[in-house]
Amino acid sequence: MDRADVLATGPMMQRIEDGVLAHFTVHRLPAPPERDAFLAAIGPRIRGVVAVGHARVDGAFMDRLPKLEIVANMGVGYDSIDAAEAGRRGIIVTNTPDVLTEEVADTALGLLLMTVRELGAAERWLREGRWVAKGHYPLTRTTLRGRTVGIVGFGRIGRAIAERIEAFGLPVVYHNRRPVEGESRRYYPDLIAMAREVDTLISVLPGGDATHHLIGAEVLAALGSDGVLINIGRGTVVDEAALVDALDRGVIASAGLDVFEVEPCRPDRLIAHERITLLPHVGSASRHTRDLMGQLVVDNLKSWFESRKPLTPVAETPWAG
Ligand code: 8YV
Repeated sequence: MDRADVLATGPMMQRIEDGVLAHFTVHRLPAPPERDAFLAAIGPRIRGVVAVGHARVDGAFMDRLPKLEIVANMGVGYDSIDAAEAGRRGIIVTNTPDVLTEEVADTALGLLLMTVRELGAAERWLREGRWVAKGHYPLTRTTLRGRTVGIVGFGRIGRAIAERIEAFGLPVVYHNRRPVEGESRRYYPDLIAMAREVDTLISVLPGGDATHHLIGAEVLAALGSDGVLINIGRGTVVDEAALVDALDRGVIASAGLDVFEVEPCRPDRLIAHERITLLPHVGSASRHTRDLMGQLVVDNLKSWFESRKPLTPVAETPWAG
């Protein structure tokens, strides 16, 4: 394999750093104002991009890299990459599916339990000495018992979440662009219709224009006053202003969010709701799983430059071989 020139769009985790340094000539994208001169000088040599830190890889960026063959994204979600445009240019995009499925599903269940039983707020009660000063933490308004869960976005992670929820004794239904073949759980083609029938929504949807603000005031109203919204997919799927309003007015009971419209963030209006759960995008963030994801980024690049066989190309850039 020749030592192809690859460009990292942000700081790489150690596993990726070691892997790419061993096999490629690595360049690091500087921040503006140096970026422009860097791309003019180095861009024409770049054959691979390591997409980290959700940096935007769009048509204008691809224009600066005329020899680009592959964009290897760190993460299963690739909404920061214009994959359709890459497809039109014959550039392969890869992501990191499967290796994070169980971890993200575990986190989703943790987030759900934390939210309905207010475990974060209860822990703060103990840590801040309020158990001694004020007595027992108040009984939680919500419980997992008796709930019906609707999963929005029924891919690999959605199914792994469904299996876990069923083990907790709760029924699961789902909404997706289209019914999943061979799936016996009830399918709702209409998200609002599903929200009316369930009291717990878990969104696993990817980001991008097609899903932007899909969960807004109307869906939240349909979910109702005992409703709980969990988002483990992408923050842009939920209209955050509508969510704050729904929480302020008691339109729904609670929310658990791992993802936000803009990240990183300090969402003060959500933080004001002491009993909801807010996590700083940690769905897949264990050393174990991030190492597997990082290795898959490296392996995709190696496999492409060794044998022209990307391991996990995305749907927009299928590889026929
Ligand atoms: C990380 C994720 O935020 O895989 C994804 O799509 O959201 C997360 O695992 C990230 O992509 C890793 O840098």
